Amino acid sequence: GIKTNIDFLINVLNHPTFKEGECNTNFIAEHPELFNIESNTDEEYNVLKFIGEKIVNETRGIKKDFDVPVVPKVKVPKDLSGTKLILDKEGPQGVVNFIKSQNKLLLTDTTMRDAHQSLMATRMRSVDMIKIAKATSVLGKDLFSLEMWGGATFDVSYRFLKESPWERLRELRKKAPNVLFQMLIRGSNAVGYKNYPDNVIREFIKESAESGIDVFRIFDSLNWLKGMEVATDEVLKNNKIAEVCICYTGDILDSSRSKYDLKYYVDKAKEIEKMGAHILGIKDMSALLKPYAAYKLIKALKEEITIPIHLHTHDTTGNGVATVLLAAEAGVDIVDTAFNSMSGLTSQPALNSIVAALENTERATGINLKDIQYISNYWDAVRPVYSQFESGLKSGSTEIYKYEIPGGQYSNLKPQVESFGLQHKFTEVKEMYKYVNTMVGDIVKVTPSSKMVGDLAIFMVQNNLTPENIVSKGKDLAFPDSVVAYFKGMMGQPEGGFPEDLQSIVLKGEEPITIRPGELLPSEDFDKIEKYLKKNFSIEPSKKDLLSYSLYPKVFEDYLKYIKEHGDMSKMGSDIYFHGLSEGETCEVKVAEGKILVIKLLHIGRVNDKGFRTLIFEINGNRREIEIKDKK
Ligand code: 3PY
Ligand code: ZN
Repeated sequence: GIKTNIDFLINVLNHPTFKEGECNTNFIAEHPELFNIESNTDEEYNVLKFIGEKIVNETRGIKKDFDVPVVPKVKVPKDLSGTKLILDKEGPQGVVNFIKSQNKLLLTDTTMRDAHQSLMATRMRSVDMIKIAKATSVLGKDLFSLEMWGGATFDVSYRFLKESPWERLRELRKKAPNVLFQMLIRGSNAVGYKNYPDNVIREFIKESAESGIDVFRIFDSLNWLKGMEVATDEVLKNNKIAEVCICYTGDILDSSRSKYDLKYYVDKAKEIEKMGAHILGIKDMSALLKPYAAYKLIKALKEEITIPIHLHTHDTTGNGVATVLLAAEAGVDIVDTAFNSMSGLTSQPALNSIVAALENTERATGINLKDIQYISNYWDAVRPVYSQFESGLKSGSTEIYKYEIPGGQYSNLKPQVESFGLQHKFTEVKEMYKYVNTMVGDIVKVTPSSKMVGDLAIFMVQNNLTPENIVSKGKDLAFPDSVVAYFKGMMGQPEGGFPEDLQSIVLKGEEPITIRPGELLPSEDFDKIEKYLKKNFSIEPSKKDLLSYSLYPKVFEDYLKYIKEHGDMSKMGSDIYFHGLSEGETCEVKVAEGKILVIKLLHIGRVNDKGFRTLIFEINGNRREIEIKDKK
């Protein structure tokens, strides 16, 4: 009928290819999805319900004006170059040779992983990344790598964004085939907070490698090399790049911090080279590596090892760019940075600024400053949509040298402290974090060991415990799970061992382990998970699903339930996803490839006697009403 024809026409008019004016006479034949008309109703309902919930129970129709992020138009040249092509052709050793064969300072962009993890609680949605991926691959073709996966992003995308991290990887890989993709993996903790069985670590790495990850940055939260052995071995087996890290803590310039002196780092680096790592990562997750310490460290390491060195730091103290430049001066091969509009503070040092700083010097990056400005501009317009997730930190703080709190944790600690009703004691918690570090043995603090220190600090403030009275008062208290796991040896072994008095108080008679937790954990039974998911969710689970379940059973189940009940909103624009619509506003919502709904919010009704509001929308030209329960 007429309605079907109109729906079909709307599908054509809304198709991205049609809009870009790139369609030819085969356009309709090549896009069968244009005929997807029958299923519209359910999808329409889900989308209106989602937007309606947002409006009635969160925004009340109040919405700021957001600029539309401009995606630069690029033509993909036939001979588009990039580091990924070297890996595919010449293997990891080819990439190592490429790194060594030149004097350029190579740059990694972390915008799609650590930058948003550290600035906006990891909330960046895939759509915002996918839109700019092609332009990044062309305009950023001279980048060493894009860090775009792993760390906290895996968990958060399922848990809070209700989207699949695997899908993100797949889409980005399609759009950026030429630059190395890099992920952060927490050794035996994979992308989680606890040790997993060895077969989970191996299968996860294998699947990630097959899905497009090239560089695996592996670390252990206590710098315990044994904790990285399985992951490293599996990366090598898959012929991908193993970047094995030393996490930086303390201050090598301060002779009173003798536990983590230059020798400590040089010895670890030599062992990492022996493990067969392709690259040594220096992971300065808390921005503790001061500029002249970076110079001293890199200079020493360059004399002692032959594999390339990749420096990761944060700008929390305001010294990030200086640290990078001094590391460059000392001969570091690769550094982590983030496009300017996503850099600074708890994020990485500024990419564009570093490119500019090194122009016409021996270590010039070869990256075109004008080209990457477009990318930075894009992120500049994306960022305000996420401002509710930012910490409010306005300037760098040298306090971090004292507290040693990682960038990602720093932006999360405040809400965590608030959730315990301790907002008035934030400074006290930070001070306690420092004392707790000493109490538990002056350890490396990075996920998950950092979380343990944070949990214990909050626990102590909550229970009026002090380092002086914890041994006497702690006897009758059940400590947080992470603290018990640490003292049991389930996070590995800290340098210099555990403080025994505190250990026995926390464990209350239980015996700690000294071997790799993975040697004790029974192998994951993937067949069992497969049967379970089939039965309970009527899906044909992929290997990726099985892995996601084994890493995060509850989070993954909740994700499946959510999608089943509410539909997949992952393609919806982020301004609508987070802020809904205002009265009179029209938007386009992509629900599937080539399928776009044009939605206008006409009216938000008053609450009726049953507590519902009627929202009136126009959707693809048709008026539709929907009732939403007002929970406030
Ligand atoms: C992570 O483990 O997610 C980190 O970023 C640690 O720095
Ligand atoms: Zn980091």
